[in-house]
Amino acid sequence: MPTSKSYLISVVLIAYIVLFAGLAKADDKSATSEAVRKWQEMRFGMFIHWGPVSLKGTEIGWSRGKEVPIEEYDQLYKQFNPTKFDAEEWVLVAKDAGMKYLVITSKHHDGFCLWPSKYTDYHIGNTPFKRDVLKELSAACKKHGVQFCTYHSICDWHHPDYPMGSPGGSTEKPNHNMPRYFQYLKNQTKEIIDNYGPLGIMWFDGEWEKPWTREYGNEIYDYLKKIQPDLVINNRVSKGRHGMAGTTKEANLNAGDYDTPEQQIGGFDRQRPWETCMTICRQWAWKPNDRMKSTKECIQTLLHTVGGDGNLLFNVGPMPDGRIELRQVERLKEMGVWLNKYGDGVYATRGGPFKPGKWGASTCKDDKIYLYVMNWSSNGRLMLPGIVQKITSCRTLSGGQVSMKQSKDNIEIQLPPTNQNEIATVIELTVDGKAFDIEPVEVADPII
Ligand code: H79
Repeated sequence: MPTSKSYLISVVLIAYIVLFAGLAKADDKSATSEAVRKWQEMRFGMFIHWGPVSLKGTEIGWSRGKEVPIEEYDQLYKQFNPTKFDAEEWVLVAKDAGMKYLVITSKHHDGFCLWPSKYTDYHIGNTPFKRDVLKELSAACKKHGVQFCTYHSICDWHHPDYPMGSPGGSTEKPNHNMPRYFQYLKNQTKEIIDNYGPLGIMWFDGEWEKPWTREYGNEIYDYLKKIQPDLVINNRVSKGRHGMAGTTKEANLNAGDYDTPEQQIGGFDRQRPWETCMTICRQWAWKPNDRMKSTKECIQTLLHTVGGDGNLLFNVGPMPDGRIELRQVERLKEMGVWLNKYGDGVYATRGGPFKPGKWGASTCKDDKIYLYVMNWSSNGRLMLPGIVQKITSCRTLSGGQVSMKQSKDNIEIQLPPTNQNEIATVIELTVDGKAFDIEPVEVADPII
């Protein structure tokens, strides 16, 4: 029987431990939400898909065992020698485009590692190139103020321990060992953070196959957050993603920090953070003469995304010699030039209150609403639904006299066609309150 004094001491001690553990956990949560908020403010990032497969010009991951026989695919790294790779050049391309973060494939479904991992031999150190791509890129990012992040595939159709194999996870390997593969994943992701961190995002993918479970997802999520509490992790760390729409309805089950629509713009959502990933051409990895999006498509995609309160992770696939294709560099530069002039409403804003649609998109910050008008009615007007707050001023950043009439039911905006911007006309409204407090509303399509 403990004495009442020692009993009291142990109760107090236990209470302390419980309280401390609780606080530590709460701290981690706030580190996460603060990091997510900061990442959301960046709004625009560069995705990079690269590896020995660029030598073939076929898709990364999926072409193994399809367009390229497995035996040939797995030997490509022995010829991978991108001597024109210049990390600073890539980072400056991103920066000039107005991108604030960069996510590179540390490892895709094909298993090849862009850093000299001590847990496998299938890595860049064993190519003729030998240099550590993640090291050079993370250093260049740091130097130029771009946030460095990595994409890491959970499925690995090359690694003997991961149960499924090529093509596309349709085969089963003879001597697989998923628990051991899970340890490999933990080792490698820790290695990446230790060597090149702190990272902005750990961007998981390839979670949909059977061997991956919610339990594994929860475990690696908690494990990585312990190593770096302000790491942001996407929803593909867990199960339950709804196809290419990329949403996880069961977000309460610890399904990462944000949703990931792929090759499509996410729906307006201010509750759950999200990021559309999309390619500048058609393929993720480089393909010669791949069809490239027009400047207008690129910029309007960004504006529609930001207007829905999402981020855009825009992908380039560098060539096997290490350079990003010149026409892609130029396209990105055009985005940067446009953003420099008209991008006030992009960074550190929130989507809405006028939901994106045919008409265009809107964002807000403090007492400002930014309208990005892409299609006017044929009578030269834009009709928006009414808002409770009073509009105290209205101006355009692209020149010309804009006229605005506000009534209880609607807002009518007019601008001479000569002042209408081909990509998006930017109109800034000032309201007599916090623009973010305005209830988001749908906008009827313009009458053309
Ligand atoms: O890295 C890029 C692509 O290589 C990779 N994701 C982006 C970011 C990718 N891997 N596979 N896919 C894209 C397409 C896979 C589609 C499907 Fe499915 C997998 C269809 C069915 C299983 C995704 C998951 C859609 C539904 C479940």
